[in-house]
Amino acid sequence: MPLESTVRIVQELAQRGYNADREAVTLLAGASHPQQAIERAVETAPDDMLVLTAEHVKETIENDSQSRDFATDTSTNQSTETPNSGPSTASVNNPSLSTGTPSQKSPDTGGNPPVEMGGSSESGRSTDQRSLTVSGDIKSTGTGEYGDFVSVFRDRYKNLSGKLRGRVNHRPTDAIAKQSDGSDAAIVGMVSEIRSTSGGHWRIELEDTNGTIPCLIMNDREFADEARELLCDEVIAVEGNVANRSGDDPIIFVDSLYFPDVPRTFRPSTADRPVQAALISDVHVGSEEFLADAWHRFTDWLHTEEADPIEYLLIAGDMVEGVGVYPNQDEELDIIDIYDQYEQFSEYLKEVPGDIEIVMIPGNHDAVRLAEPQPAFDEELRNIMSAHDARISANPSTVDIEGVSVLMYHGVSLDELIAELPDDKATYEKPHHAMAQLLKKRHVAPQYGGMTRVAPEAEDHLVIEEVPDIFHTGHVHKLGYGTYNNVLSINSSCWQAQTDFQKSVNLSPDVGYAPIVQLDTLELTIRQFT
Ligand code: D5M
Ligand code: FE
Ligand code: ZN
Repeated sequence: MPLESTVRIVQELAQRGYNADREAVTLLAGASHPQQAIERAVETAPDDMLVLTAEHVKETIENDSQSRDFATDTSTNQSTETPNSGPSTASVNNPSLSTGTPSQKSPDTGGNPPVEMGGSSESGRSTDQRSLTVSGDIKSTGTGEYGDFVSVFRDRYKNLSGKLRGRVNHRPTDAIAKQSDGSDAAIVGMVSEIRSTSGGHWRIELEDTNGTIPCLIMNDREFADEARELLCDEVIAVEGNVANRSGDDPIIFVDSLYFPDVPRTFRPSTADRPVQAALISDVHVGSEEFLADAWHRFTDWLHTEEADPIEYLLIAGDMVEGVGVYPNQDEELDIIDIYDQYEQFSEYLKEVPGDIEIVMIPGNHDAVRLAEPQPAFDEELRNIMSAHDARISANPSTVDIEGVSVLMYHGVSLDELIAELPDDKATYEKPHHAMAQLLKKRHVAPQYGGMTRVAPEAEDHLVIEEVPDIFHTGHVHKLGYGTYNNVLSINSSCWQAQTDFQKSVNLSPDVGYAPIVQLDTLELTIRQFT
C-alpha cells in the first residue's frame, strides 16, 4: 500500500480545523484507508484537542480495525490524487557552513534574564529534552514625548559606552576641550554628524552627556576604511591627540577607532543533542505573489523522516502582506482584509507539524506598530493564529533554544545600511555583510530618523546587549549567510515572488529557501522548495 501524500492529509486536517503531530500524520498516511482514518480521528478527537496526537490516531486506527471493516465501505474511497513525490522534491544545496568548535561562550555583560514564556507542547513525540525561552518582549511605555527620545538615546549611550569604556582611557568632552594642545585624548561618544572634507578626510562630531567635540580621521590612516562604515547615532570610541590652539575650537586627530563589536574571541554555544531549527521569514500570505506551492512543499517535507530532527521553526516577521504598507500595494493583494490574511496564514501554519515549536516576531507588513521595537501580536491576532501554539514575541527578540541564543530581528534597518554604506560593506546580494555591521555596532537599528522608525521608549531595546550565537533576519527577501567573529548570521529569503515595486528597482528576491541549523554543531544547510 503506497503512502498517501502527507501534504494532502495535512490539508484535509487543516480544512477541518486541526493541526497534527508528524507521527500522527505518518500514521494516517500509512493507514489502510487514510480517508476513513482521518474522518474517525477527527470525529473522536476530544473537544479541546487542536493538535491531533499520534496516540489519539493510534487509538482510533486500532479501535476501527477491531470494530469495522473499512474494505466494505465504498463511499469513502481513497483519494485518487497522485501522491507527492516525497522528500526528493526539495532540492538540496548544502553550504555546510562550519562555525568553529563548540565551546564556552565568552562572557559578555548586560542583558535582562530571559523570561520563561511557559507554553506547552501537545506533541506525541518526545519533547522532554526541549528547552525554549524567549526574551525581549516589550511593554511599550513611550508616550512619544521629547523626554522619551532623550531617555532612549541616554540609555543607548549608557549601554554601548559601557562596552567601550574598558578599552580606552576616555574623558568627557568638556574636559578634553580644556586639555593642552597636542595632549593625548580619548573619548566615547555617539556620532552626531559625519562629513567628508574637501581633502577626502572625515570629520565626525562625537557627543557624550557633557557636550560634543569634532574628530578628524585622515584618509591615509590604516583604519580609514572603517570610517566608511560610520553611521549617525552609533556609539564609538576614539583615541588621538587634541589640537587646542587659542582662537580655534578644539579638535581630536584620531589615531584609533573602536566599535562596541563582537569580541574576536567569541565562541558560540551549542546544543547538547542533534536537534535542528529551521529559520524562515517573509511569508507574505495575502499577496498575489505568495508562493503557496513552495510553502506546501516545505511543510510537506517537514513531515518526512528527513526533517525529523527539526524541532523548532523561527519566523522573523512579515507573516502576511498587510495593507497600506507601500503605495499601490493594494493592486497586488489577493486578500484585502488584514484579519482575513491572518486567518489564511493560520491555515498555512496548520500544515507545520504540531510538534514543532514555532517562534514568531512581527515585521513591517504585520498588524503591529511600525516603529521599532515592534510589540508582539495582540490578543486578537494571537487568537486567530492559535491553532499552532506558537511563542509570539516582539521585534527584535532573543530566543534561547537548548543553550543556543538566536537574535531574531525583522531587518528594516538593513535597507538603510545598504543605502548608506559603500557596496563593499553592504549590498542586497550579501545581506549578511549588513548584518555584520549591525553586530559590530551592537545595535539592530543604529541610525535614527531615516527609513527605520524607532519608537521613543525609556530604554533602548534595540541595543544588542549580549552577543547572540545566531543572528536571524529577513525583510530584504534575499538569502545570505556567513559568520562574523563566529556569530552565524542568516538572512532567510522569502515566500513571495517578485512584486511590481521590486521589479521596478531590479530587486530579484530569493524565494522558498529554508536555512536549517544543526544546533549541536551550528552547521547550516540550505534547502530550496521552489
Ligand atoms: O520589503 C522587501 C524588500 O523590498 C525590502 O528590501 C524593501 C523593499 N521594498 C519593497 N517594496 C518597497 C517599496 N514600495 N518601497 C521601498 N522599498 C520597498 P518588504 O517590506 O519585506 O516587503
Ligand atoms: Fe518582507
Ligand atoms: Zn519586511
